[in-house]
Amino acid sequence: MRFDCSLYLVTDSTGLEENEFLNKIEEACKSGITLLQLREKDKTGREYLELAFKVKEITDKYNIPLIIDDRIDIAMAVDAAGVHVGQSDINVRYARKILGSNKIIGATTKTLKQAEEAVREGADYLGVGAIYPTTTKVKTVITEVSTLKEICELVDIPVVAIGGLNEENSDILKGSKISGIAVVSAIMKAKDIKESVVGLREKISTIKL
Ligand code: TZP
Ligand code: MG
Repeated sequence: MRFDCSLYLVTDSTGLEENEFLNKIEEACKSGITLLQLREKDKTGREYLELAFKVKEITDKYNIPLIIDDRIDIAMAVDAAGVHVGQSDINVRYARKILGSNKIIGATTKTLKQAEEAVREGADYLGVGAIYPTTTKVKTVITEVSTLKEICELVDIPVVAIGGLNEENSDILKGSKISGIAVVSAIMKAKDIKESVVGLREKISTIKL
């Protein structure tokens, strides 16, 4: 499946009423994000599934592929475009076995070895980071930009940088051959989502030059 990961919004519903959350997502879709990952860490399976159906309705309306974090079963149930797995989730190899070749599988990789393995097992894109410290709830460590660059050189699938990125601090990624940036707070916590999305799109276009 073809997809554009230039500006990848990874969601965080923490502290938001459901309607507020869905409105933010719709605003981001409308404003120009190219890919969306629903990422829920504290919900029950049923809550995650119900929310995924609601988010899918919005992403479908704007023709934006929906990726589900961690849960292959939920991705299948809502007919999402794909799934994103980390190093402690089901391996890419088995995600691919379950989902088949028509779904997108993304993998978090922080080293060359992990990147090489994810590609070998059939990943469609890699998420690499955290580039900067992040305020989003996540177990992660900093990935040096030099490692990000090496990963981009090594693999022939799209690589997306993640972690603490915003319009102001993303120039550090110039020359890295990334295909896009993934953000949570820069959009979810933006005062003006449209302004943030448009600004990030412009920034990524200068980075990818
Ligand atoms: N993986 C590495 S950093 C991160 C994830 C999910 C969170 C990024 O959030 P933010 O708010 O863009 O720093
Ligand atoms: Mg995970």
